[in-house]
Amino acid sequence: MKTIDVCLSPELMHLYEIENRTVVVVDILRATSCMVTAFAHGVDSITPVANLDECLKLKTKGYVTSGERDGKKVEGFDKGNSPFEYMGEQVRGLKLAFTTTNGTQAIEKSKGAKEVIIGSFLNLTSVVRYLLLGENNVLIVCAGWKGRVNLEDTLFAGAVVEKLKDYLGPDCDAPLAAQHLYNVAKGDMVKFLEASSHVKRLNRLNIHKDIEFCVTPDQYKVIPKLKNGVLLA
Ligand code: 3SL
Repeated sequence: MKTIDVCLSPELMHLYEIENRTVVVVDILRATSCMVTAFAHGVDSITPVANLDECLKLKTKGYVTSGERDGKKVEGFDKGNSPFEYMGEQVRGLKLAFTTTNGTQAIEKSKGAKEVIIGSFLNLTSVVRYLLLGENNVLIVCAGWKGRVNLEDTLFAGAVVEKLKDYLGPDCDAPLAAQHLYNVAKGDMVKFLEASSHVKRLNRLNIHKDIEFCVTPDQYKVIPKLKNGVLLA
């Protein structure tokens, strides 16, 4: 039986061997939800980068600079980190250079994996099918917040574990904990997340509608996959 594990924070990555695994990077609020939305609306590629300078350098090569720091759009950047900025005809064909506080850092730390895909509730069923049909053991890497654990990424991990429970065995207790949490929260994830640190942070920035959208399952079928450091659909 294939196995599934959950890394609850990128700070714990050193505990996992990733060379032979499919890694699913998740940052529900909001980096990986933006990426999935952008590909669903026809962006050409997303180059995830860890720092702002690197991102701005890519602007000179025709990339659209995208992302945030501490939830806020970065001065001089073209786009922020709301999925609603990555919808519609205007994003079709764009090459995005993307940097965020946690999501792109988690991608960076996952680069040694056999393969890296991007997960969110928006493409949940596609991700589950992909993992089911694939040959590799699975590690879900939760982006968290500055090294700390968060609820929303753990809920996504739990949803995947729950949906694959008859096919993939848990490697340790983190997948079981995530699965239990998801089963408690799944009836109303928006309500469940009201007490979470990042929802409070986003509310302070007056960001409300992104939250509900980002926990809505199966809006899109696309699975972004990392190839030579670039995400492609
Ligand atoms: O940290 C990240 O990658 C972001 O998704 C955080 S925020 O939702 O834009 O604040």
